[in-house]
Amino acid sequence: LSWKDRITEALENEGLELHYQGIYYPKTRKLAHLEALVRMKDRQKLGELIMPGMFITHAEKTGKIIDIDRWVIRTTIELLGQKANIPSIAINISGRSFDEPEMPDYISQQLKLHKVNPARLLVELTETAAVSDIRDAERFIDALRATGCTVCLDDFGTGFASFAYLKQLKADVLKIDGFFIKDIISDHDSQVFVKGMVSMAHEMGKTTIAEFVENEAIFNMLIELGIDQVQGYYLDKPMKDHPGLNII
Ligand code: G
Ligand code: G
Ligand code: MN
Ligand code: NA
Repeated sequence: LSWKDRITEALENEGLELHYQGIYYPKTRKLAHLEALVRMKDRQKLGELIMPGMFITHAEKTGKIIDIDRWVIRTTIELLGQKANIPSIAINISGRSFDEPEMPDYISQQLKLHKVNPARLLVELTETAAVSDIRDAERFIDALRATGCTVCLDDFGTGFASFAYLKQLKADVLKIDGFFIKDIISDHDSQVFVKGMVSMAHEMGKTTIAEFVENEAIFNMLIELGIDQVQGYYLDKPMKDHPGLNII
């Protein structure tokens, strides 16, 4: 089977699943959001999962990513409707979906259908080669914000989510790329970058998230640097049955 056929098969036969990783307020360690991350069941090796790094690029090349994004939107909003105690869920939307004029309407419809407060959906925009037109991204973000969703630029500081884009795209949240976080203890420049990004974000009224928080030293330094929220293996790993799904 081609990747296109495998993805189609997965979409039609419950072959996708979402795993969840926590995003926390560092001082209280209270859950701020859960990030939903998609996996594909491996039909060849029963019980094994195929990670997005393997299939997302194929999904983007074949256009199947639009169906995956819709599935993620639908599944997540349904879950938010069922579980009023989940504060909010972050989903990843591919740049390919920016060009789909009906995507914001689809999100808005699903929120209404399941009676979910739009602020509980955090939409992370990720870079892809398909982001050909910044105006599409801008339109997409403006429509999402008009709906009341929270918008986050993922992998901020590298590639697409960079300063030039920040000037044009009205995001509420910046998720600072793990590239700046991983070696922040030993690399003074990374500390300077993160400090600068946090200060700039706060001046603009935006919230900051640090990803790839892998140990206590990094965690403590990020508190010192004033980061708002943290995500990473020090806190938890993506999992199917995240405890945050069951908080009362
Ligand atoms: O789960 P993992 O860390 O392997 O995810 C790797 C990357 O795959 C993420 O950084 C994200 O860009 C992408 N990804 C994960 N889940 C989704 C999803 O549901 N939709 C889209 N479009 N991309 C995703
Ligand atoms: O780019 P995005 O934030 O969507 O991707 C999240 C990806 O990063 C997931 O695939 C997740 O498995 C991975 N991840 C999450 N926390 C950590 C971490 O602390 N260290 C590393 N190396 N990867 C992480
Ligand atoms: Mn993300
Ligand atoms: Na990221």
